[in-house]
Amino acid sequence: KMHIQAKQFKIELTRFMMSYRFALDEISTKVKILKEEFHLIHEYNPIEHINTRIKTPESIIKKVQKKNLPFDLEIIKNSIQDIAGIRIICSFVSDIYRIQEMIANQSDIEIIEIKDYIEQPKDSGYQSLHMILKVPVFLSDRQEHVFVEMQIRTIAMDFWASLEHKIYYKYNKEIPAELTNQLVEAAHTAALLDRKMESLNTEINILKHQQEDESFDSIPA
Ligand code: 0O2
Repeated sequence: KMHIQAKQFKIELTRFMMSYRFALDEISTKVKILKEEFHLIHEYNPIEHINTRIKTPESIIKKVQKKNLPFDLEIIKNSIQDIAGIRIICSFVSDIYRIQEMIANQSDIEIIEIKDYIEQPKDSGYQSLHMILKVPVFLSDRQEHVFVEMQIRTIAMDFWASLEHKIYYKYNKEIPAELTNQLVEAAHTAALLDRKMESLNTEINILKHQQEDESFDSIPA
């Protein structure tokens, strides 16, 4: 009996993990299409790069225990919404909201939750725009809806987050106060850089349009 149960569970678990992979494939394709279309029309790339990851079974188990959940796939599916993650890195903060809007306009994607850690950074200094999405996955015999966590951030925010993440694990999740303060300061510097780059970019775009208008004016009627 045990053997049959284990076998059945293995099939269920494989299907469970598979649907997250498919959901990430689907959302990645959507983002890539947006990126290419935007590039063709506006001659401008709002997306630097895209990363995806699926939580490891160990990390899922840890979260199940932390949240005091039963080991029930249906409950895990609904309670842990970041098993599948996609991270989009942009150059400018305005790109982040532009992408958010483009995602919101996709009729088959449902936005379940938005956490704007740019508007309201975490105490650590962490900045990013987080969205929990519900993505449809079409299988041979059914359609499933899978949660995907989307994180959108600038290069500067990503630089900060990856260093902070390294320090966090180096000190076993207890960063010394001295470093915490410096990290918060560094996050402010990153935000300042983002604002500076944004305004520079705006200026460059204005100049570019002026030049285009002038060259258009110089075409004989
Ligand atoms: P990993 O390794 O990236 O998967 P919860 O997800 O419910 O436990 P919370 O705070 O409600 O917690 O979720 P939230 O705020 O959406 O943040 C979850 C993810 O955002 C984290 O995933 C990190 O990727 C990132 N994040 C949030 N805060 C910080 C921070 O202070 N520093 C850094 N570097 N990243 C942060 P995981 O699962 O923790 O890690």
